[in-house]
Amino acid sequence: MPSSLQLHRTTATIGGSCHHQRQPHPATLTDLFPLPTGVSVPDMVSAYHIHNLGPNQCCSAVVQSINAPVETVWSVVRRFDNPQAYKHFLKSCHVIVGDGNVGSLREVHVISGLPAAFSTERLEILDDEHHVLSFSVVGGVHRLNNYRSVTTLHASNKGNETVVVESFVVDIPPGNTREDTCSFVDTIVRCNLQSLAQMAENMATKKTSSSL
Ligand code: A8S
Repeated sequence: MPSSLQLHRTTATIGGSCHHQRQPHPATLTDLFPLPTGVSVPDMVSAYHIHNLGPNQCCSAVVQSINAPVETVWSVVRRFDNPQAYKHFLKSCHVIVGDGNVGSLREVHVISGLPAAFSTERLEILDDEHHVLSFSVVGGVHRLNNYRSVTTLHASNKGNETVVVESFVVDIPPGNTREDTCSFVDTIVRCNLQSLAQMAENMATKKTSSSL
């Protein structure tokens, strides 16, 4: 029996890009992920989503369109101290080192029913100008060793829409397959981004109606 690393919900995976060190890097983000039309991404930002993988690692990405302005979505995503605002698998978060800037550490505790108790995470990138956030998992009690994710926000030229790209790399736990690991993490990330969309869309609607 493979070790348990499962969520009771599986959905299709959006293909990400995983590159073993030997392979040449693709040129642009659209070579990696099928982005909705009307979204252009500077090379500097897409470079964040190209991950070099060790032999026992996997990576993938989730893309989510949100009907709200980039600044609204970013105001939620940038809060390293408050991920539980939209990540519903988390029940608490405490910043244990730093003040929410790069290098800060947080300890998040997860809800019951997951193969995890808590995780210690380090803020690696917080770029308010280009809307890039990255954190890595540096400790805790869970099965996602060496997890690192990068989240970037992109303004779509279709009105006030935002496209979120979140890619990750993680070690494949002993006893699990690459596919199990990817679909477990994809499911968590997809749930997080759907909930982010709901929250940002509510905020955008409230803003619009209060300014009428
Ligand atoms: C995030 C993404 C992930 C979080 C994972 C993948 C995690 O917090 C949960 C369950 C686990 O088994 C691992 O952006 C861990 O938070 C919800 C505790 C790291």
